[in-house]
Amino acid sequence: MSFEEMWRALLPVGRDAATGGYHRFAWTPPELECRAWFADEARRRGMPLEHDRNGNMIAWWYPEDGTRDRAVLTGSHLDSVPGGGAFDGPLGIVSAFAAVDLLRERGAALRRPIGIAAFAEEEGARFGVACLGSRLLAGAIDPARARALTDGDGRTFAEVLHGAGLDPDAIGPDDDLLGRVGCYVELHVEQGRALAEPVGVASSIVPHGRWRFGFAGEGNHAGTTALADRRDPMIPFAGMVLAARDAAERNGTVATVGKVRVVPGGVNAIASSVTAWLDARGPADAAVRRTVDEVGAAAREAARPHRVTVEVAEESYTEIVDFNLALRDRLVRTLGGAPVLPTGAGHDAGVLSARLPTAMLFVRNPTGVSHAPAEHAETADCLAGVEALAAVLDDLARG
Ligand code: HGY
Ligand code: MN
Ligand code: MN
Ligand code: MN
Repeated sequence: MSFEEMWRALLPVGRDAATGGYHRFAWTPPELECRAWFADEARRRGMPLEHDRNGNMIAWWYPEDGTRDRAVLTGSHLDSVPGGGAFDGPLGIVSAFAAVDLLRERGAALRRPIGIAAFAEEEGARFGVACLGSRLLAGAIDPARARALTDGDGRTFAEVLHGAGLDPDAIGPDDDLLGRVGCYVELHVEQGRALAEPVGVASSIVPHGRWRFGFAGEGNHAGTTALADRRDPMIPFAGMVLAARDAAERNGTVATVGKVRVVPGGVNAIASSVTAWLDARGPADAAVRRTVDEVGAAAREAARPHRVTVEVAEESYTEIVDFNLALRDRLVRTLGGAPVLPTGAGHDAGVLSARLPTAMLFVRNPTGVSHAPAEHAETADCLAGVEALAAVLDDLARG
């Protein structure tokens, strides 16, 4: 299967025909279909498929001599944000299979295994914590906390894992698997518009996190409740959204409120509670922390006159991730020079960088849009990404 054929096979899976956006949430039918596609592509290439204890999958290409350690891992994720683009995640996986095909056609002699990973729940769109599969693998989240995470229907991660045939009690750090891996290189669509060339190399991932804001008021009738008697949580929620933009501008960060849950959500009912999520990111930890603190203070200030309570909980936070300099520079050399750029997006590579030398390749995105249907990469640039990944894997797997 060529890159284009694989791409065409995946393209319709989980796509909303009306908007062009993708809805591939972990262990829901579209993502399960992507997982089945992954297993087929591995089988087609005679690549043994490993299901780790945390819901991640790895397709292996082993050297003739049976070496199993110091593997070069690549890959990305198959899940999406709600209404996401086609490239965020799948591009890294389809490119990895296509790169393996190129290396095999060219008779590459592996001295180290090459693994293609599909990490679970990278977007955190179902259970709320980004990079859940790689965080569990790396020991970056308490397994008990992970088991108790719930999706929008109240199903726990433990129940969903069990339903997928995995043992929820077995999740957690996997030093055996990590011990077999020497480095991880992830190819990803650029989520911005900095690249003037088809392929770039990542320098760092800026600090980023997500916080849950809970506003509790009093449900009541929209028509019969006097303004003075109301405890409407929507008012401080609105204050929080505006404060997020102001705090971001003040601190040179970015802050987003993209998800909110209103209970009961009736047109003619004053809400009893509002839950909203803040995504904040920026060039330095202190600036991100200041942004979140200022939004919290503003939310409490706005809540007070309405006798609404506010609770703020940190759901995940990743400090700045500086990719392994030696590996990054080796990629730049292998590519005969390539632009090096930071990213404002989080990735499994960022999580794994705490345990492994990791690096990332970016493929140019002319729209600069991501996490939306307009996300795009030209086929020529995608094929340049495959060539770049093949060259990098060849260099690293012969080392
Ligand atoms: O949210 C992110 O930055 C990543 O795309 N999961
Ligand atoms: Mn993403
Ligand atoms: Mn991604
Ligand atoms: Mn009524």
